[in-house]
Amino acid sequence: MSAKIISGVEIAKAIREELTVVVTELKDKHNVVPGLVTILVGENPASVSYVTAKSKTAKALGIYSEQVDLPADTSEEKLLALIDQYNNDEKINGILVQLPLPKHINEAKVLYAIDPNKDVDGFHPVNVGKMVLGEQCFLPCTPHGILEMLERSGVETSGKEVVVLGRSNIVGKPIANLMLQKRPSGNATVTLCHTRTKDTDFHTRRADIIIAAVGVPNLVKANQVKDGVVIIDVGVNRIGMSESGKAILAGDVDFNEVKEKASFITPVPGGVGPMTITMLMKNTVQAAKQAAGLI
Ligand code: L34
Repeated sequence: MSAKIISGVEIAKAIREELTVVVTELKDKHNVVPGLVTILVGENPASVSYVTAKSKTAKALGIYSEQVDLPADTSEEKLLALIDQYNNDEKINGILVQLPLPKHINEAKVLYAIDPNKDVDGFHPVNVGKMVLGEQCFLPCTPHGILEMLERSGVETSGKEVVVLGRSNIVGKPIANLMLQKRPSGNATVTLCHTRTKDTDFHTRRADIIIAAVGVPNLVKANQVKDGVVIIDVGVNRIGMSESGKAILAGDVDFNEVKEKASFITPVPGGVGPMTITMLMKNTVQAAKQAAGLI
C-alpha cells in the first residue's frame, strides 16, 4: 500500500479562503481590520523565512501587518518595552515573538509579557492553562494545524493509539494534551515519548497515529511503524543546500520508506509547516473578533 499524502499546502489554502471571507465581512459589516505584529530578534535564516511568510500571508488575507526585525544583541528590556507598546496598540490584535530567542533573553519572561488576549501563539501560561482545561483560548499554531489536518483528511482519532515523539512546549506537550481531550481530532489514547523513553520502538510499532516532533532528520524508519499507520511529520530539518542556494529539507520521518506502509502521511516541505502559518492567521482573526466584542 502507498499512503495518501495529506497536503498541508492544499488544506492551508482552503482555510485561507475561508478566512478571506471572514476578514472581508469584518471590514464591511463592522469596520474591523485584524492586526498582527511579528517580532524577530536576530537573523536565524529559518526564522527569517518563517516570519517573512507570516507577514506576507497576513497581508494577502487583508490583515494589517507589521514586521519588526531587531538585531541579535537587542536587550531583554528593549524587547519587553516593545511588547508593552503593542499590548497598548489598538490596531494590533496579535503579537508574535518568533522563537528561539538569543540566549541572553529570558524566553519565559518575554512570553509572559504578552497580553493573553493578543497571544495568538497560545504560549502565555493563561492560554496554556485554558487549553489544558479545554476552555476557549488561542491554541498554539502547530498543534492547532495538526488537529485541522486530521479532521479535514477524515482521520478518525477517537479511541486510537496516538504516539507523540518529542516533549517541546510548542508541539509535543500541547498536541498530546489536545488529542486526549473530548474534542474534534481528540478522544485518543496518547503516549508521549522523549529522550529518556526506554523503548520508543515498542510504542511506535503499536501506534495508529504517530506525531513526530523531535527535529532529527529521517529518524522514524519503516521497521518502526505498523501497516496503515497515520504519520504527521512536524520536523522541518535543514539537511543541506541545493546548488541554487535553497535549503534542502527533511522531516523527522523517512518519507520514502514509511509512505509504503502508512495509510496517510504528511510531506516535508508542504505538510505541517504551511498549516502553522495559516493557524496563526486564524488566531489573529479570532483575536480581532474578541477585541471587537463579536465573540
Ligand atoms: N513564536 N516561534 C513562534 N511561533 C511559532 O509558531 C514558531 N514556529 C516554529 C519555530 N518558532 C516559532 C513556526 O512558525 C516552527 N515554525 C514554522 C513555521 C513555518 C514553517 C515551518 C516551521 C514552514 O512554512 N515550513 C515550510 C518550509 C519553509 C522553508 O522552506 O523553510 C514547509 O513546507 O514545511
